[in-house]
Amino acid sequence: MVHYKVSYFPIRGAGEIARQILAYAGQDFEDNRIPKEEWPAIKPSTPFGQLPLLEVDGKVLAQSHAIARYLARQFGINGKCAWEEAQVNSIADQYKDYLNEVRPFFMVKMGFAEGDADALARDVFAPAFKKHYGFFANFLKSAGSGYLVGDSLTFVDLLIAQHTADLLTNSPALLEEFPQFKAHQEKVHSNANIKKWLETRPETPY
Ligand code: GSH
Repeated sequence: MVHYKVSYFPIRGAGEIARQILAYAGQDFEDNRIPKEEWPAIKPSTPFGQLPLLEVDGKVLAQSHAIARYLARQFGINGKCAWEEAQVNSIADQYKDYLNEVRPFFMVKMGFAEGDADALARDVFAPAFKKHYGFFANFLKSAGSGYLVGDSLTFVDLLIAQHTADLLTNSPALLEEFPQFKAHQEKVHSNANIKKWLETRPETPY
């Protein structure tokens, strides 16, 4: 049997999508959560000096979205044809652009940088959120299935549903304009394997 190992810090962050794809697939995997203090000794041995990493029978793959694409393809949640796969990848890339845009807010919010969190929430986070959930809403509408692309779940549904769930906890007012994403999150998180993962994964603040 193939041995999958996901290495990341003890948070959801960029490591969570790999964990969730494996959980969705019902695939056993090693959930290797590296304490911050141990990271400097490990960093030089990694392909790009960063986490997450996926190991497949000892072979190492870096970059969260390369990992997600590989696993999604392995487990059939990368889109049902080349065109759907390209659409899925475009949403994943745009989601990364969104995270880059809102990074100044989250750095302050999580205590990694100094700044005015309220001002950043208003001036950086809220407009970027509205712009991007507006884009993603067009995909939901056009698919018409309750999923972002095609008629079945793909890995970008897992990505966006986790973000929506985080927002429902931390900034629920933002979602009022996008009730379709609350419905989307409920649909994605009602999958039995994902439900089990959400109930049993280690609790972390982000
Ligand atoms: N583009 C990379 C990906 O998506 O995997 C970014 C990875 C990344 O930024 N990793 C951070 C990290 O490893 C944690 S989220 N930080 C520790 C370091 O850079 O030493």
